[in-house]
Amino acid sequence: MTLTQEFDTIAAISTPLGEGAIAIVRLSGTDALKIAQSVYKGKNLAQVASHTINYGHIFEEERLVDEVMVSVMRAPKTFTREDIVEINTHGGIAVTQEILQLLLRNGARLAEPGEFTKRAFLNGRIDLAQAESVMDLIRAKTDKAANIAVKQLDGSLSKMINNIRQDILESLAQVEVNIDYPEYDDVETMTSQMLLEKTAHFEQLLENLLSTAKRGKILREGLKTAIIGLPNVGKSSLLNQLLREEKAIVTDIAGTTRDVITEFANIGGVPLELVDTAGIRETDDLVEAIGVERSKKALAEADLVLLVLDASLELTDKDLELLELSKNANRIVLLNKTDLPEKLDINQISGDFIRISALKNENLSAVEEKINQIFFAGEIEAKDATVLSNARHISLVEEALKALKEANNGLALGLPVDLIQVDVTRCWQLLGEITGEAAPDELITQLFSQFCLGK
Ligand SMILES: Nc1nc2c(ncn2[C@@H]2O[C@H](COP(=O)(O)OP(=O)(O)OP(=O)(O)O)[C@@H](O)[C@H]2O)c(=O)[nH]1
Ligand SMILES: [Mg+2]
Repeated sequence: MTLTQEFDTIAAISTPLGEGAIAIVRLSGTDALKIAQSVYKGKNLAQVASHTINYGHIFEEERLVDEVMVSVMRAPKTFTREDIVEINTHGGIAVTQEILQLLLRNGARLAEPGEFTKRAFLNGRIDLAQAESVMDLIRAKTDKAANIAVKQLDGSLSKMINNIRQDILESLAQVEVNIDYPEYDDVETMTSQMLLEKTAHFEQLLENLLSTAKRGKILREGLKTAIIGLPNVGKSSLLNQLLREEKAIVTDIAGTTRDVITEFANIGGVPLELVDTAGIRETDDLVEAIGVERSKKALAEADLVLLVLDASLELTDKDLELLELSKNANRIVLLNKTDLPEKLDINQISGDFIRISALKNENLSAVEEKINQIFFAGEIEAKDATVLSNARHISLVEEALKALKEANNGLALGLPVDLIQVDVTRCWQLLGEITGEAAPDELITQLFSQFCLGK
């Protein structure tokens, strides 16, 4: 077990700034109780039982600042493994700030963003992947994303990574033993053979983990979805329907949307980053022309494309161009305005399409279903499956996999075992960066600085 390191006492407001029923000012460190006591009148905090909440008042000298409840949690059974005091105030911005300032004047230091979680990490309470999941949980935009984060907080990814690393370490040790104490003449061949079996197995494990990454990343960051089409086909109307809100301006004037509008929607648990674009057409209008260029860019960058066609009109060359342009993308073709008589010739469209009316809110559920189908097709809602969702973790696993592949190539080429060892060791180290066991200090500092204040 890691021994708790000694740090100074930090303080921060741990609830969002703004008016609320309560706000929490948090202290962590050796002097947390002493500093809290210096501004608090009520009980003797040094004597109250751990994990209790205590009524009292905050004073600045003789002036009453607020009536509060003070939670006392003694080390080591706390988030940071240090003494923690949480002062529950009455939520006003001014009062909460004032209490924080009082604590700072009485010996606490203002916490850096993420410093509480960093201490939890440094004191061995959680590993790096778990610390990151705290951040992911805060930022989670849907239930499913939050589920992944919670599971990671629980340590399932860390456990898996640690198991693989342990296996790798044992294989490396075995190689050492074989080389140092050769029992057979063909020790080199035998060791290569053993390593090959092992590395192939590790490769499979990492491949499996990586295959969960795409879905994990989408759940975490949202699926970039571009709504494209000619002017006036109903793109903004569709956006508004999917958002269930009048976010974009809708008029019967072609060229209403002149710039890209980005909004976030939760479609049956799939978070979409919806991008409404300016209708794509030739135009002399400079502003619109720039908008059109951006639309093309949005199309190129999108994970999913919703191509809207006006079913009440015949298809134009421009429509066909867009169909062609998006044909290799992950695309859903929507025939809009089906409340009007249909003039569009569906034989000109290859592949699937969905008929909708954005104006009358007809058949939008089919669009939502389709989106879900695309991204959860055949996926069992495996409750206990470990999903890779964090960009940093994904790239580390990719690199670790690369190192393993190099090891495999080397083995196939008959390179000496000690050269192979280098690649396998590298794989082991890269995986260690995920949990923080092999993470450089700068990385740790940089990671925690992305947290919000008070976390
Ligand atoms: N009848 C009918 N009209 C629709 C439907 N969807 C949109 N409209 C109308 O079509 C016109 C254009 O709609 P918008 O949503 O602004 O179209 P857009 O594609 O965003 O247009 P630009 O921003 O100009 O590119 C508006 O008058 C809408 O009310 C529909 O399903 N049926
Ligand atoms: Mg529009």
